[in-house]
Amino acid sequence: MSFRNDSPPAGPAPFRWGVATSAFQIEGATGADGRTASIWDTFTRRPGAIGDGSTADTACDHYRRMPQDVALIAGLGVDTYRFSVSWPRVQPGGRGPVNPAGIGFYDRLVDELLAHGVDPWVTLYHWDLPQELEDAGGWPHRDTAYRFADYAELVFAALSDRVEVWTTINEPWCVATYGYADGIHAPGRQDFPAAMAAAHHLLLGHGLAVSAMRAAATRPHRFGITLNLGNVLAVPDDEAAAEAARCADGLNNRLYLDALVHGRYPADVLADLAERGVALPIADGDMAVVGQPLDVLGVNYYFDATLNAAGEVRTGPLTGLGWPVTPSGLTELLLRLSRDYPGLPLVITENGAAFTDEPDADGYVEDTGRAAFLQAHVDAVDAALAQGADVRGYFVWSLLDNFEWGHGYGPRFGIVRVDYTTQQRTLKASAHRYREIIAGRRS
Ligand code: IFM
Repeated sequence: MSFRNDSPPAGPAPFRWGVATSAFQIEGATGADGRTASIWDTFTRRPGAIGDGSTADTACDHYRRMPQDVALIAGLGVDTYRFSVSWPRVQPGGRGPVNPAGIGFYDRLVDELLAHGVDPWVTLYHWDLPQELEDAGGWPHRDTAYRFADYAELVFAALSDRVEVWTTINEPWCVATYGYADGIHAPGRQDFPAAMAAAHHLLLGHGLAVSAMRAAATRPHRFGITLNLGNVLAVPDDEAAAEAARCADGLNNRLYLDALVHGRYPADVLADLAERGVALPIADGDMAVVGQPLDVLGVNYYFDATLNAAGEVRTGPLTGLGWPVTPSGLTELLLRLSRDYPGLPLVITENGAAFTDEPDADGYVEDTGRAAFLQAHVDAVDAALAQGADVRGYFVWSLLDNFEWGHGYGPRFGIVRVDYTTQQRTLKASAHRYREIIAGRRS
């Protein structure tokens, strides 16, 4: 795969096809080999926090079933597997030396993937902050950004000889907003100014981590971050809705994009925040760290939001979680990113849907809805490519059914069914369809 800093490729850049997961959602084994608690281990114990009252103590038992899962991944015909590293497994407590047993798991995972011809794509932070760091203030506290950079260096030292692409943080908007403003994700705080401080420190942590890894690199690597992005639309002829859409687009999308790509926060968003009495805790030099060059932007796309003056309006086809199905929005988003943030290679690091899956007696799921969803979104990427967007890959969320955060195990996003009683994995129709899509593109 070639990115911005490469010498020009001889032909068209190869397109990556992948599947994605995250550590907390699939690994289980939360007490194994010296791992300490993350904020999600704590949050799942809070009465009423998780819809079905579950924990991720076992999840998909991937920690113990990793070799079989890698064989499954390779069988799909993908060339890339995006996974995240569990911070409290690798650096228990969030400070100090690497835990050999913890990093050993990822060392073996990387080797197993490479042995199967699949490229590892590492995400360093997919929401499982060590509890001790939350106790010290969490992401609203500036020091957490520095702790994250230290942790990134540890993982980079162990895996960078075999891992080319590094994503720092997954969906900082969700971490800040759901975790610190809405309180529906760990650590479950409801404090808007703290959430905005968290947003800045997540971006700072990203920048510090990239600086540290770039300084340590002895061969070319690609560094990026993954944002959850979606268009925010207003119902027609409604000024209040248009203003609400500007605000929401600012807080959800432009705050992160402008900081990362242009090294500044959007003036209208800073003004909106000032009206609410909130100032971002920006120290001298921060924005140069946040806005250093990105080699790749990960885009997690699920749906576009449409607002009227009162809030979000959801109509048309919906997924099992009530999310609108808006594939043409993905084309629009990719074109917008290419227009407003030119020169930035894009990879869809997550796209997928939860539907109500009905397994047959053998555990097979004829999930035509999910297969059609994936096809429509791959077509949407094609449409963006045809209009000049620089898209370098597409990864399905998710490889496996897994722990869907505040919902628990109810919503199933996998293209592979997991029977949580037996831990049996069964390819759904969508997995077969995805394999055909990939094979068709390669032939
Ligand atoms: O499961 C999550 C994932 O962890 C982050 N992106 C969205 C997915 C579906 O909600």
